[in-house]
Amino acid sequence: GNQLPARLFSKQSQALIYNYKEAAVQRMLDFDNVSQRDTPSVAGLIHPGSDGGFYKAFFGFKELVIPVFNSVKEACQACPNADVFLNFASHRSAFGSSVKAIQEPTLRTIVIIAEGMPENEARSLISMAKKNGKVIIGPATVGGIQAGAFKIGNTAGTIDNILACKLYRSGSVGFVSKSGGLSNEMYNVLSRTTDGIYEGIAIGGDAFPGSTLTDHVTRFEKLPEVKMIVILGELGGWDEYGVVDALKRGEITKPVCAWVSGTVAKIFPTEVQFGHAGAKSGGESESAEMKNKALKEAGAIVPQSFEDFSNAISQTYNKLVAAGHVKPVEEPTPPELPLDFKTAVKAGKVRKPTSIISTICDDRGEELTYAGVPISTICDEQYCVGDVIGLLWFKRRLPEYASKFIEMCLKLVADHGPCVSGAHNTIVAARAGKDLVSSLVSGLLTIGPRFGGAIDDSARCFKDAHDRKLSAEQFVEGMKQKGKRIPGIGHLIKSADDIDKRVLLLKDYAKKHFSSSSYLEYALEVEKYTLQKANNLILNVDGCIGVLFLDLLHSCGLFKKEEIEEIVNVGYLNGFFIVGRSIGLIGHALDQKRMKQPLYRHPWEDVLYDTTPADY
Ligand code: Q5B
Repeated sequence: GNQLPARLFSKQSQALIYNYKEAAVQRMLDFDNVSQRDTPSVAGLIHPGSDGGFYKAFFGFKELVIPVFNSVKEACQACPNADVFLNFASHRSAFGSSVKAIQEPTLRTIVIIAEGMPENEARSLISMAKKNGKVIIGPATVGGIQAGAFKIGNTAGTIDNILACKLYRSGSVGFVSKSGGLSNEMYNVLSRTTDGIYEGIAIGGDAFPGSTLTDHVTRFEKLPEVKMIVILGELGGWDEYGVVDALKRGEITKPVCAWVSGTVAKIFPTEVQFGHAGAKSGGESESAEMKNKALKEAGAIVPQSFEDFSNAISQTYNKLVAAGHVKPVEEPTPPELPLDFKTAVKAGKVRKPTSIISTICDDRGEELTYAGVPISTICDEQYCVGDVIGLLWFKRRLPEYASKFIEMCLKLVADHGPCVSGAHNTIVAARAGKDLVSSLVSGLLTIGPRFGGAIDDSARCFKDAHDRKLSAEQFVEGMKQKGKRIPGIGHLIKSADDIDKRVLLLKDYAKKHFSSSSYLEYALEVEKYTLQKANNLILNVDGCIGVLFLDLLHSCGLFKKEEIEEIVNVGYLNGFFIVGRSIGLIGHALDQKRMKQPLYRHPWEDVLYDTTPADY
């Protein structure tokens, strides 16, 4: 004796989904779309232990923002319209979460998907649900569906299956099954043999289902839209006898087509456990034969075999149509559901211009590659950092002397003490309590035309003057007339009397390894001229790297003229100072943190205050 309400779902029903599965959420919303629901059937998601937030899914063409809650209570308070609780928790935690759901006044139907829930837990949930007037579907179920109105989770599978079985609109069959898998097959059979289902429920295969075949058959009897009832039972248990009794008592007046599967069990000599926990061949009365026989005797239409089941259903349905009990349904055209982008791409059905082009690195395959060279090769063949820069910046393997020259530049510019602009800023930022990245970029942001970032401009200017065959005097005076300083010339502390050793080392290396040094020679001519003006107007470290790179690019034989122009115009070369000096700046930041240096404040006495009062 059970008092389940006849109507569990409607086109307005909404669910809260516990431990949500992304695919199930999207499938529910896709069903909503083809069923032309106005509101989404998913009201909220519950992700215990989360910070809440929102989850995005598609509702037709539009994206829907679904709130995520971290407790059942919170979700129920925020979504009082949701009366279905769809519990995707594992068998370990499904009991606790279902108890919470049963206690919530706004929830009516609790669907438990988990397989393997201990029987004592299932029984205790059933008794709690009865006391609280709640309906449980499951455990170990895929759920159920009211055609064209509301679908639980993954019931009826993919959207293609839903369309094929016309589950987007209401039919007149009430279907109940123990098995979720077979119910999909039956939706298909019913769509071909009848006008389709009004509602289909899989009660789950456990020995103690929260609601029984009999419960749902009794509900179907009360629903006016349901004109015939189809039952797919299973060997094991006595649930089908509940239907038998109800038929015998005359409580079920609508035609019932039934089949209890598992007739094959009789060929096994001993008790056999089939897929479901409740599907044991057990005693005689639990056998499929006995149950089929009893159902038939009680007045159900029971075929000879499962293969005949569809004929029995079709004949029953046709009789109802002939008697005028079923009116042919108007076939709506379900709105077309857009293909998910990933699916469409996979199927080769769409093309879309890419937003980004990348030509240096590929991380998609089994192994990361830099300009086509796998990282294992880079390690096995002991590529140096200069080689890696060659691959990622210049997109080619540079000759050894060139890669070593790059490394030499990085090493020589790695640091130049705490007083230079970059290091100073990094130190001040680190002492203000900033993190490593902030301290580093605070220093990096000072790199520019006056400090460290004059390499590209010096390469541009010296290239132009050299290629136009200007004399040193023409070049220097020409720049002066334009009111411009020559990038790469001059230093605040180094001079002809206190030479910059870095510049010396670079020049020596180039003389030894480069086959041409025409740009360096030109720059040294310019230096000779500027040194006549002041002895700190030396070819500085930026200028030296700039002109030596021009010599390297022109003499290594790997770059076309246009490529060299491009390298200089795009501005690759400041990158050497940026990468190299990052090493030192990180060192300065760590140094300050290691010494726990306090907040820096510049001393007053080091500032000339010359403030003129404003007119007011
Ligand atoms: N005059 C570097 O100036 C400095 C002239 C010039 C023609 C020039 C200056 C400059 C170009 C930018 C450049 C990279 C600001 C430097 C680096 C990394 C570092 C840093 C470190 C590290 C120095 C005095 C007279 C004036 C000026 C004339 C000066 N520079 N004429 N072309 N380039 N260079 N930057 O000494 O007639 O009296 O009006 O802007 O290449 O950043 O260690 O510190 O590793 O961290 O302050 O090495 O040269 O010169 O302004 O007193 O000028 O010389 O027109 O002539 P100074 P000022 P006049 S390497």
